[in-house]
Amino acid sequence: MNDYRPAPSDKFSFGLWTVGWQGVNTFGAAARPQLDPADAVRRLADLGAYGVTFHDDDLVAPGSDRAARDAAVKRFRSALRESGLVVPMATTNLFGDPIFRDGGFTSNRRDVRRHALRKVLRNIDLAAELGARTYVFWGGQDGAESEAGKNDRAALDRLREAYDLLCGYVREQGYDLRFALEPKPNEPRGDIMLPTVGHALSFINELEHPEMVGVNPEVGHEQMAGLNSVHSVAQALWHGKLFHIDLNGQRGVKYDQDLRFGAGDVKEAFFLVDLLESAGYDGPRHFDFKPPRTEDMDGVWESAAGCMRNYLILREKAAAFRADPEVIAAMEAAGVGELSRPTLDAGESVADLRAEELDVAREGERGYHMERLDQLAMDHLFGVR
Ligand SMILES: [Mn+2]
Repeated sequence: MNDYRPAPSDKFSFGLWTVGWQGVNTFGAAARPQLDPADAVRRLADLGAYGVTFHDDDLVAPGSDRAARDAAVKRFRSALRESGLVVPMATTNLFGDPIFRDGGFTSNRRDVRRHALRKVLRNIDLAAELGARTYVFWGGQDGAESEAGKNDRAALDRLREAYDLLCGYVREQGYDLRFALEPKPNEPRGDIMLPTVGHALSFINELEHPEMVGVNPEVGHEQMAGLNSVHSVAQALWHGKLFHIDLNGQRGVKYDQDLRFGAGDVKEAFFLVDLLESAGYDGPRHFDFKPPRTEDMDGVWESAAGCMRNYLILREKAAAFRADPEVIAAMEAAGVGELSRPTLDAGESVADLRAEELDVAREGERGYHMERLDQLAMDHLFGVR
């Protein structure tokens, strides 16, 4: 019997801010103690993770002087060395401090935008020093509550200016680092810029170095907007832009729940794992979740372990689904493979296409047999096959 014990080769990673979340929300104060980043590293390694990620402020408390900063980084580094954990990704907190209440790169105030850029540049240096290969941008406060106060087209100009400057800096420094933009529709702002994967992908095409910039879709962020995260991730893969992924759980269109992976829409989680595994995605499986406020620290570690366990269970179930002869036959009956065949054969002309006619009456009567296939998937998911 598989005990679903994660190994470093599974490439599971966690943000310091996930297990370190103290439970502060709109209505409630901190419910858990502060977690030392070095303790988080050791504990995550014990659970079987391979990587840890951080915002600048997670690692170095804001306002630290040079000596305090160096000491914090040194402690973190030695915990990494002892545990064998790596840092695949880093990011910047451009949302917590009240100065970012109107955003970082798109604040109406120019001085704030300049400060935001300096904050990112500083942490990019640290990220590169720690070996990170991906740098994520979540502009949570880059948005608006009212159309009157924000010129969207100017905001997009400033966003492009920021990414062009930062890509230029990474190139100039020779860092082996790519950027991943993380879309979210709303919360904390009423509306956030680049609300979906699709918005982010089209924005990237307007940058000076689009090849350096991809996306970091988050399951719950897509689902909050009523979108299907599997379709969003599939399109990111199709564009060659899935540079990173945030796995978590969400139940429908409501506030950002950040449940542990699998503890939301289980069926969508199943098909997302199936997609990542069958598409050969080889990046980190990064969990961006918040252990519910009901939990003490024991519950936090249970929740983190649950993210990885659920991924491994779903991975096993997805592989069994793909290998099941009845599923293979049902896929054939549903025409799943036929979609991969080009609509016109090589060398066929428009005239060839026009020379042929479909028996419309007969075709209109043919069903697609997708319910049978979907039920087989659910039987696998329920564990009855
Ligand atoms: Mn995220």
